[in-house]
Amino acid sequence: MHTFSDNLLQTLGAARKIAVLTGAGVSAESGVATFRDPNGLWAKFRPEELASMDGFLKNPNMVWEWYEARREVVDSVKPNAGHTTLVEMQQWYEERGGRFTLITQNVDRLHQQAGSRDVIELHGNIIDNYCSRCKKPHEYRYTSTAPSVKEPPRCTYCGGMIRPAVVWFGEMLPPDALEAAQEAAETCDVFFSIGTSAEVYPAAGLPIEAKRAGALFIEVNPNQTAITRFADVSISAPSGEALSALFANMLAKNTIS
Ligand code: BJW
Ligand code: ZN
Repeated sequence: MHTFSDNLLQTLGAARKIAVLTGAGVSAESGVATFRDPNGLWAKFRPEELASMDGFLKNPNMVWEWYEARREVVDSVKPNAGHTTLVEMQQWYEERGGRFTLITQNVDRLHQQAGSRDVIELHGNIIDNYCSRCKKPHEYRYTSTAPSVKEPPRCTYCGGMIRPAVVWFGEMLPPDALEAAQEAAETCDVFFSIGTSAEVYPAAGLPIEAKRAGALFIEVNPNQTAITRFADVSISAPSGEALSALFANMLAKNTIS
Protein backbone atom coordinates (compact mmCIF):
# COMPACT_ATOMS: atom_id res chain seq x y z
CA MET A 1 0.00 0.00 0.00
CA HIS A 2 1.30 3.41 -0.91
CA THR A 3 1.08 6.47 1.24
CA PHE A 4 0.82 9.86 -0.36
CA SER A 5 1.41 13.11 1.48
CA ASP A 6 -1.59 15.29 2.37
CA ASN A 7 0.17 18.08 0.58
CA LEU A 8 0.30 16.10 -2.67
CA LEU A 9 -3.36 15.04 -2.41
CA GLN A 10 -4.41 18.62 -1.74
CA THR A 11 -2.35 19.97 -4.63
CA LEU A 12 -3.92 17.42 -6.99
CA GLY A 13 -7.40 18.30 -5.76
CA ALA A 14 -6.81 22.00 -6.33
CA ALA A 15 -5.05 21.70 -9.71
CA ARG A 16 -6.91 23.05 -12.74
CA LYS A 17 -4.68 21.95 -15.59
CA ILE A 18 -3.16 18.51 -15.71
CA ALA A 19 -0.90 17.14 -18.42
CA VAL A 20 0.13 13.50 -18.58
CA LEU A 21 2.85 11.87 -20.70
CA THR A 22 2.67 8.09 -20.95
CA GLY A 23 5.04 5.46 -22.29
CA ALA A 24 5.19 1.72 -22.82
CA GLY A 25 5.26 0.99 -19.06
CA VAL A 26 1.58 1.96 -18.81
CA SER A 27 0.69 -0.98 -21.07
CA ALA A 28 3.04 -3.43 -19.31
CA GLU A 29 0.34 -4.56 -16.88
CA SER A 30 -1.87 -5.37 -19.89
CA GLY A 31 0.82 -7.73 -21.17
CA VAL A 32 2.41 -5.55 -23.85
CA ALA A 33 6.22 -5.67 -23.70
CA THR A 34 8.10 -2.39 -23.24
CA PHE A 35 11.04 -1.47 -25.47
CA ARG A 36 14.03 -1.04 -23.18
CA ASP A 37 13.30 -3.33 -20.23
CA PRO A 38 15.46 -6.48 -19.94
CA ASN A 39 12.82 -8.68 -21.60
CA GLY A 40 11.59 -5.82 -23.78
CA LEU A 41 11.11 -5.61 -27.52
CA TRP A 42 14.68 -4.47 -28.09
CA ALA A 43 16.47 -7.07 -26.01
CA LYS A 44 17.39 -8.89 -29.23
CA PHE A 45 17.57 -6.19 -31.92
CA ARG A 46 19.03 -2.74 -32.03
CA PRO A 47 16.28 -0.11 -32.14
CA GLU A 48 17.52 1.41 -35.39
CA GLU A 49 17.29 -1.99 -37.10
CA LEU A 50 13.57 -2.25 -36.47
CA ALA A 51 12.28 1.26 -35.91
CA SER A 52 13.79 3.31 -38.73
CA MET A 53 13.28 3.78 -42.44
CA ASP A 54 16.82 2.47 -43.06
CA GLY A 55 16.03 -0.68 -41.09
CA PHE A 56 12.77 -1.16 -42.97
CA LEU A 57 14.43 -0.75 -46.38
CA LYS A 58 17.21 -3.18 -45.46
CA ASN A 59 14.93 -5.80 -43.96
CA PRO A 60 11.32 -5.10 -44.98
CA ASN A 61 9.99 -8.56 -44.23
CA MET A 62 11.60 -8.81 -40.81
CA VAL A 63 10.36 -5.35 -39.78
CA TRP A 64 6.88 -6.00 -41.18
CA GLU A 65 6.63 -9.34 -39.34
CA TRP A 66 7.78 -7.68 -36.12
CA TYR A 67 4.87 -5.24 -36.37
CA GLU A 68 2.42 -8.01 -37.26
CA ALA A 69 3.54 -9.96 -34.16
CA ARG A 70 3.02 -6.87 -32.00
CA ARG A 71 -0.40 -6.27 -33.60
CA GLU A 72 -1.39 -9.78 -32.61
CA VAL A 73 -0.50 -9.00 -28.99
CA VAL A 74 -2.21 -5.59 -28.98
CA ASP A 75 -5.32 -7.12 -30.55
CA SER A 76 -5.58 -9.69 -27.75
CA VAL A 77 -5.02 -7.52 -24.66
CA LYS A 78 -7.19 -5.13 -22.62
CA PRO A 79 -6.60 -1.77 -20.95
CA ASN A 80 -5.49 -2.05 -17.30
CA ALA A 81 -6.11 -0.02 -14.13
CA GLY A 82 -3.59 2.60 -15.28
CA HIS A 83 -5.55 3.30 -18.46
CA THR A 84 -8.93 3.31 -16.71
CA THR A 85 -7.75 5.56 -13.86
CA LEU A 86 -6.57 8.10 -16.45
CA VAL A 87 -10.08 8.02 -17.96
CA GLU A 88 -11.60 8.68 -14.51
CA MET A 89 -9.13 11.48 -13.83
CA GLN A 90 -9.99 13.15 -17.14
CA GLN A 91 -13.70 13.00 -16.27
CA TRP A 92 -13.12 14.34 -12.75
CA TYR A 93 -11.05 17.34 -13.86
CA GLU A 94 -13.20 18.17 -16.88
CA GLU A 95 -16.43 18.01 -14.85
CA ARG A 96 -14.94 20.69 -12.62
CA GLY A 97 -14.02 22.95 -15.52
CA GLY A 98 -10.38 21.90 -15.48
CA ARG A 99 -8.22 20.74 -18.33
CA PHE A 100 -6.73 17.27 -18.67
CA THR A 101 -4.39 16.52 -21.58
CA LEU A 102 -3.23 12.98 -22.20
CA ILE A 103 -0.10 12.80 -24.32
CA THR A 104 1.10 9.32 -25.24
CA GLN A 105 4.11 7.82 -26.92
CA ASN A 106 2.23 4.53 -27.11
CA VAL A 107 1.09 3.18 -30.44
CA ASP A 108 -1.28 0.51 -29.05
CA ARG A 109 -4.46 2.65 -28.80
CA LEU A 110 -5.21 1.20 -25.33
CA HIS A 111 -5.87 4.69 -23.89
CA GLN A 112 -8.57 5.26 -26.51
CA GLN A 113 -9.94 1.76 -26.01
CA ALA A 114 -10.27 2.51 -22.28
CA GLY A 115 -12.22 5.69 -23.07
CA SER A 116 -9.70 8.54 -22.89
CA ARG A 117 -10.72 11.42 -25.14
CA ASP A 118 -8.59 13.71 -27.34
CA VAL A 119 -5.46 11.62 -26.78
CA ILE A 120 -2.38 13.20 -28.34
CA GLU A 121 -0.42 10.47 -30.13
CA LEU A 122 3.20 11.57 -30.49
CA HIS A 123 4.48 8.41 -32.17
CA GLY A 124 1.48 7.48 -34.32
CA ASN A 125 -0.27 4.13 -33.99
CA ILE A 126 0.37 0.53 -34.90
CA ILE A 127 -3.10 -0.09 -36.39
CA ASP A 128 -3.04 2.11 -39.51
CA ASN A 129 -0.74 1.81 -42.51
CA TYR A 130 0.43 4.03 -45.33
CA CYS A 131 2.67 3.89 -48.37
CA SER A 132 6.34 4.45 -47.61
CA ARG A 133 6.77 6.01 -51.08
CA CYS A 134 3.71 8.16 -51.96
CA LYS A 135 2.43 8.41 -48.31
CA LYS A 136 -1.19 7.57 -49.24
CA PRO A 137 -3.12 5.70 -46.51
CA HIS A 138 -3.56 1.98 -47.18
CA GLU A 139 -6.58 -0.11 -46.18
CA TYR A 140 -4.60 -3.10 -44.83
CA ARG A 141 -5.44 -3.87 -41.16
CA TYR A 142 -4.28 -6.77 -39.06
CA THR A 143 -7.09 -9.15 -38.13
CA SER A 144 -6.74 -12.22 -35.95
CA THR A 145 -9.00 -14.23 -38.28
CA ALA A 146 -7.03 -13.68 -41.50
CA PRO A 147 -3.75 -15.52 -42.15
CA SER A 148 -0.75 -13.44 -41.06
CA VAL A 149 0.89 -11.36 -43.75
CA LYS A 150 4.61 -12.14 -44.05
CA GLU A 151 5.73 -9.19 -46.13
CA PRO A 152 4.65 -5.57 -46.58
CA PRO A 153 1.64 -5.22 -48.90
CA ARG A 154 2.18 -3.04 -51.99
CA CYS A 155 0.64 0.35 -52.62
CA THR A 156 -2.28 0.26 -55.06
CA TYR A 157 -1.22 3.64 -56.52
CA CYS A 158 2.55 3.47 -56.85
CA GLY A 159 3.65 -0.07 -55.93
CA GLY A 160 5.62 1.21 -52.93
CA MET A 161 5.93 -0.83 -49.74
CA ILE A 162 3.22 -0.33 -47.12
CA ARG A 163 4.45 0.53 -43.62
CA PRO A 164 2.86 0.97 -40.18
CA ALA A 165 1.67 4.49 -39.28
CA VAL A 166 4.19 4.87 -36.44
CA VAL A 167 6.97 7.44 -36.07
CA TRP A 168 10.42 5.92 -36.57
CA PHE A 169 13.77 7.30 -35.44
CA GLY A 170 14.88 10.20 -37.63
CA GLU A 171 11.28 11.04 -38.57
CA MET A 172 9.38 14.14 -37.53
CA LEU A 173 6.63 13.80 -34.97
CA PRO A 174 3.20 14.90 -36.28
CA PRO A 175 3.57 18.71 -35.97
CA ASP A 176 0.05 19.35 -34.60
CA ALA A 177 0.46 16.67 -31.95
CA LEU A 178 3.85 17.97 -30.86
CA GLU A 179 2.63 21.55 -30.73
CA ALA A 180 -0.43 20.61 -28.66
CA ALA A 181 1.77 18.57 -26.30
CA GLN A 182 4.20 21.45 -25.84
CA GLU A 183 1.39 23.90 -25.18
CA ALA A 184 -0.09 21.59 -22.54
CA ALA A 185 3.32 21.12 -20.90
CA GLU A 186 3.99 24.86 -20.76
CA THR A 187 0.62 25.78 -19.25
CA CYS A 188 -0.21 22.95 -16.83
CA ASP A 189 -0.15 23.07 -13.01
CA VAL A 190 0.82 19.43 -12.67
CA PHE A 191 2.71 17.24 -15.16
CA PHE A 192 2.79 13.46 -14.83
CA SER A 193 5.38 11.32 -16.60
CA ILE A 194 4.18 7.71 -16.38
CA GLY A 195 5.84 4.50 -17.55
CA THR A 196 8.40 6.05 -19.83
CA SER A 197 12.19 5.74 -19.72
CA ALA A 198 12.39 9.33 -21.03
CA GLU A 199 15.17 8.37 -23.42
CA VAL A 200 13.49 9.46 -26.63
CA TYR A 201 13.24 13.10 -27.72
CA PRO A 202 11.37 15.35 -28.17
CA ALA A 203 8.86 13.53 -25.88
CA ALA A 204 11.39 13.26 -23.04
CA GLY A 205 11.80 17.04 -23.02
CA LEU A 206 8.14 17.69 -22.14
CA PRO A 207 8.38 17.03 -18.37
CA ILE A 208 11.38 19.33 -18.15
CA GLU A 209 9.62 22.06 -20.13
CA ALA A 210 6.64 21.76 -17.78
CA LYS A 211 8.80 22.00 -14.69
CA ARG A 212 10.67 24.99 -16.07
CA ALA A 213 7.30 26.69 -16.65
CA GLY A 214 6.40 26.15 -12.99
CA ALA A 215 4.46 22.87 -12.94
CA LEU A 216 4.75 20.24 -10.24
CA PHE A 217 6.43 17.28 -11.91
CA ILE A 218 5.32 13.82 -10.76
CA GLU A 219 6.94 10.66 -12.09
CA VAL A 220 5.33 7.21 -11.83
CA ASN A 221 7.73 4.39 -12.65
CA PRO A 222 8.93 1.32 -10.74
CA ASN A 223 12.48 2.06 -11.95
CA GLN A 224 14.75 5.10 -12.11
CA THR A 225 14.76 6.94 -15.42
CA ALA A 226 16.77 9.59 -17.23
CA ILE A 227 14.62 12.29 -15.55
CA THR A 228 13.91 10.87 -12.08
CA ARG A 229 16.31 13.35 -10.53
CA PHE A 230 14.17 16.25 -11.76
CA ALA A 231 10.92 14.90 -10.30
CA ASP A 232 9.26 16.80 -7.44
CA VAL A 233 7.39 13.62 -6.51
CA SER A 234 8.59 10.17 -7.50
CA ILE A 235 6.12 7.29 -7.17
CA SER A 236 8.11 4.10 -7.48
CA ALA A 237 5.48 1.49 -8.39
CA PRO A 238 3.73 -0.06 -11.40
CA SER A 239 1.37 2.50 -12.91
CA GLY A 240 -1.90 0.52 -12.64
CA GLU A 241 -1.45 0.05 -8.93
CA ALA A 242 0.02 3.49 -8.27
CA LEU A 243 -2.55 5.54 -10.21
CA SER A 244 -5.61 3.78 -8.83
CA ALA A 245 -4.30 4.20 -5.26
CA LEU A 246 -3.34 7.83 -5.86
CA PHE A 247 -6.68 8.78 -7.40
CA ALA A 248 -8.71 6.94 -4.72
CA ASN A 249 -6.74 8.74 -1.99
CA MET A 250 -7.14 12.04 -3.79
CA LEU A 251 -10.93 11.59 -4.03
CA ALA A 252 -11.19 10.62 -0.36
CA LYS A 253 -9.18 13.66 0.67
CA ASN A 254 -11.08 16.09 -1.53
CA THR A 255 -14.65 14.96 -0.86
CA ILE A 256 -14.56 14.60 2.94
CA SER A 257 -12.87 17.90 3.74
C1 BJW B 1 6.70 0.64 -15.99
C2 BJW B 1 6.06 -0.58 -15.73
C3 BJW B 1 4.81 -0.53 -15.07
C4 BJW B 1 7.91 -1.01 -16.73
N1 BJW B 1 4.31 0.69 -14.74
N2 BJW B 1 6.16 1.81 -15.64
C5 BJW B 1 17.85 15.20 -28.92
C6 BJW B 1 18.93 14.61 -28.33
C7 BJW B 1 19.38 13.36 -28.77
C8 BJW B 1 18.74 12.69 -29.82
C9 BJW B 1 17.66 13.28 -30.40
C10 BJW B 1 17.23 14.52 -29.95
N3 BJW B 1 16.14 14.86 -30.69
C11 BJW B 1 15.87 13.87 -31.55
C12 BJW B 1 16.78 12.89 -31.42
C13 BJW B 1 16.83 11.63 -32.20
C14 BJW B 1 15.83 10.62 -31.69
C15 BJW B 1 16.11 10.30 -30.23
O1 BJW B 1 15.46 10.75 -29.31
N4 BJW B 1 17.07 9.44 -29.97
C16 BJW B 1 17.37 9.04 -28.60
C17 BJW B 1 17.36 7.53 -28.51
C18 BJW B 1 18.65 9.70 -28.16
N5 BJW B 1 14.46 11.08 -31.86
C19 BJW B 1 13.82 10.98 -33.03
O2 BJW B 1 14.38 10.53 -34.02
C20 BJW B 1 12.39 11.47 -33.11
N6 BJW B 1 12.21 12.34 -34.20
C21 BJW B 1 12.69 13.57 -34.21
O3 BJW B 1 13.26 14.05 -33.27
O4 BJW B 1 12.48 14.25 -35.41
C22 BJW B 1 13.24 15.44 -35.64
C23 BJW B 1 14.57 15.00 -36.17
C24 BJW B 1 14.64 14.31 -37.35
C25 BJW B 1 15.90 13.92 -37.85
C26 BJW B 1 17.04 14.18 -37.13
C27 BJW B 1 16.95 14.83 -35.90
C28 BJW B 1 15.70 15.25 -35.42
C29 BJW B 1 11.45 10.30 -33.38
C30 BJW B 1 11.36 9.36 -32.26
C31 BJW B 1 10.42 8.20 -32.63
C32 BJW B 1 10.44 7.10 -31.58
N7 BJW B 1 9.76 5.97 -32.07
C33 BJW B 1 9.64 4.79 -31.23
C34 BJW B 1 9.21 3.60 -32.11
C35 BJW B 1 7.75 3.77 -32.54
C36 BJW B 1 7.34 2.65 -33.45
C37 BJW B 1 7.16 1.35 -32.72
O5 BJW B 1 6.37 1.27 -31.78
O6 BJW B 1 7.82 0.40 -33.13
O7 BJW B 1 8.68 5.02 -30.18
S1 BJW B 1 11.10 4.41 -30.33
C38 BJW B 1 10.28 3.74 -28.91
O8 BJW B 1 10.69 4.51 -27.77
C39 BJW B 1 8.78 4.03 -29.13
C40 BJW B 1 8.40 4.60 -27.79
O9 BJW B 1 7.23 5.41 -27.93
C41 BJW B 1 9.63 5.36 -27.38
C42 BJW B 1 9.71 5.64 -25.91
O10 BJW B 1 9.82 4.46 -25.19
P1 BJW B 1 9.09 4.31 -23.80
O11 BJW B 1 7.63 4.39 -23.99
O12 BJW B 1 9.68 5.24 -22.83
O13 BJW B 1 9.42 2.79 -23.43
P2 BJW B 1 10.75 2.18 -22.74
O14 BJW B 1 10.76 0.73 -23.00
O15 BJW B 1 11.95 2.94 -23.09
O16 BJW B 1 10.50 2.44 -21.18
C43 BJW B 1 9.49 1.77 -20.48
C44 BJW B 1 9.44 2.31 -19.06
O17 BJW B 1 8.36 1.70 -18.40
C45 BJW B 1 10.69 1.99 -18.23
O18 BJW B 1 11.15 3.19 -17.61
C46 BJW B 1 10.20 1.00 -17.18
O19 BJW B 1 10.85 1.17 -15.93
C47 BJW B 1 8.76 1.38 -17.09
N8 BJW B 1 7.84 0.35 -16.62
N9 BJW B 1 6.83 -1.58 -16.20
C48 BJW B 1 5.00 1.81 -15.05
N10 BJW B 1 4.11 -1.64 -14.77
ZN1 ZN C 1 2.24 4.62 -52.90
